[in-house]
Amino acid sequence: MATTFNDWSVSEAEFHPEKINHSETIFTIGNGYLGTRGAFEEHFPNENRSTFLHGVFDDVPVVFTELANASDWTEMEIFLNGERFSLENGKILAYERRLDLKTATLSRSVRWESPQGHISRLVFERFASLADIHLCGVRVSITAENYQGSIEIRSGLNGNADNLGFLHWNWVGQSAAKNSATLLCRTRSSAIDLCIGLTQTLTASDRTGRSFAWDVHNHPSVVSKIGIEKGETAVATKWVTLATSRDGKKALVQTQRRVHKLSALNWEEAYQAHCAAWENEWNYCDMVIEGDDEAQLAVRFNIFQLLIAAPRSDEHVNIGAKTLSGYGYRGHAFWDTEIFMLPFFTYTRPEIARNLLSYRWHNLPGARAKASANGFNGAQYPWESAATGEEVTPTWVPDPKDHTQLIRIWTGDIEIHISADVSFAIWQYWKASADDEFFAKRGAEVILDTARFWAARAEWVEELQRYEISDIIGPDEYHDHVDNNLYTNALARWNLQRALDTLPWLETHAPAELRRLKKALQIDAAELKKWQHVIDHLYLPYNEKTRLIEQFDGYFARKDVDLAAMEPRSESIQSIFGIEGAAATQVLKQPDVLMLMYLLPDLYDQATLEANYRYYTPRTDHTFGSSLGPSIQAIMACRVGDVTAYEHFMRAARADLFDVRNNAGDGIHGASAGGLWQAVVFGFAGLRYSAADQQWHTHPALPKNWKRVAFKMMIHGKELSFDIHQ
Ligand code: IFM
Repeated sequence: MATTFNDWSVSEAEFHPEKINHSETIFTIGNGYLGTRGAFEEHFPNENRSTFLHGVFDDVPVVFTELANASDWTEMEIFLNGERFSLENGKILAYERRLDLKTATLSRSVRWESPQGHISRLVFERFASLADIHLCGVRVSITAENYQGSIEIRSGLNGNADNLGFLHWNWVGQSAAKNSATLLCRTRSSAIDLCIGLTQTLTASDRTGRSFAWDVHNHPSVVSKIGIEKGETAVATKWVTLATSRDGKKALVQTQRRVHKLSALNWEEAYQAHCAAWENEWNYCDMVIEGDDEAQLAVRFNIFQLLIAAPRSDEHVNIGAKTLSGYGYRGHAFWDTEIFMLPFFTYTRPEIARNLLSYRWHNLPGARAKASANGFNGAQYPWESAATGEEVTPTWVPDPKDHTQLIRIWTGDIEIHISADVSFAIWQYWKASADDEFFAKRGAEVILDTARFWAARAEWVEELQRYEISDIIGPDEYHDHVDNNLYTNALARWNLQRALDTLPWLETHAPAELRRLKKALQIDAAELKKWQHVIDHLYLPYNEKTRLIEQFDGYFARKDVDLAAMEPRSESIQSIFGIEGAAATQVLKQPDVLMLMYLLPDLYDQATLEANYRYYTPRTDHTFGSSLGPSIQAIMACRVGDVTAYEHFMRAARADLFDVRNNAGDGIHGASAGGLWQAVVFGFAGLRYSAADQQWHTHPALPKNWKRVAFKMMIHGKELSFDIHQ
């Protein structure tokens, strides 16, 4: 995409129909309640237009449940002197689409000549209000450059919006009157009601056009018409309000009532309130990079993606791997949230981190059910999670290379490290925020119950007098059904240790909570003894001579591949060698041993880190493996003083903006976005907390071209400013 950058906006100066889905992702806007892809108001072939609302899941075959594409609020059909405006026809004389990150405003300016030679300039603006999350606005200004005539705009609420062919909504009711329309629909299986309403006004100079309702079943619209003179500009303003039964019955009734008042809304006032809310947001979260325009824009773009997906007033939802910006992974949440996105929220917007972690607490029943179905005590979090916290990873999916074949997906069965990842994020949040209330009432329960799962899951091997964890998948998904994956074993042990630390803390600081938990979970002395036994005897591979850690049993015996000799490549190692072929090699999809060393830096000394860095780095599929890898690789490169840190960082920075993996059309890579922030803070700025003196320290290693990095962090409720110069 011919994208140009300034430090606060992403823009495209030409329309590229062949990259339409990629640009829809890039130009997504949202407000933490909903996310709307950047499809054109007037439609275009092959578009994937969608609006996803947090928590509005509905059943679907194969992937169990998915975010239901809601009725489209941006749609506008425009007739210029009777000719329908479309970029498919006529001539595009000038074009620019711009996403202003500072104000979360998407605008598009098009100078268009119709097939009959009428030239118009159209300027579109849209925003999803952050000041009022139930309000969205679209405005289009149309100037008739070389003609006089009529402008007609049909703005609809399309109840037939589907998920790539699958319709989730049943019509419940609708109304339309003059310049307003309302639609009520309900998801088919989950029975979530959506009420959405619009008003539209069309003006030119001091005249107001005529509007009437067009009450088409399941697609009510408002049609507005006005006559304009040559050189005159007509302005159509469409306001949309929406709420679902997830917001409560009252919210639905209020939305219905509110529709009629919308036309009195003043654009400037509502827009200014939205901009002020964003100013406040950036005040906490901005990150300044001087000396590198591309990196500057990329970090702001990625922070923006996290902020528009962040639930500010809902603790029953998580952020999907593709945020609210696309169909990829169907809105399901993974460890991507806890390990990659959450640190950004924990250290800049702790209230949002608390909401996200509360989602896991609310979903403990699902995690307990999963553990119990597998024959274990405690809580085992699902690999993919949606509304209820039950496992929603598909078991079989069609082979992308041959749709007649199915591929077995094992992650839902055996990628179990997520339970420790959730505990890790809770602990990190607690330490950063000092939110004792959250920890005592919610976090502790998760840590104790996941620890209980680990104690049950670890297997005692009598002849070796140790515990092992067998038949799992670690972060490196090129290898499945492996035993003793370091990442999983070490974090399981860490989870058990933190559980044992939690009990005395509760005893001192929240004894009533301790009594409640002991009763609810029925933890007794014998169980605590078992936890300690597992901690003391859980196997963590390590070769004292070489300092190398074998990622899992038998990894070193797999085939070594010279990845450098295979460059340049345009495919992942898994697609070149096949699933089993890649598994037979030592090539990693993403850092695994190094990932663990990032999360638990005190476990190994610098020499061990360096030895493992040297071993695993050339064996990792950095370019086409997991999008989660590059930011972590960048951090670890900083920790060993390797200048390739910048190269890895830029790979993450470009993941979506440049569509480096050819899949950004499916939505934003949320984990990569969160990882990028971490790469600046914990990599280049080198921020580290020392348990020894209980202080934060910086070990800056700025890329050569960076003059300065500045950002803020919230620690124990206090704002700290970091300003690091070359
Ligand atoms: O969670 C990740 C996983 O680590 C790699 N495959 C994609 C998942 C979702 O982003």
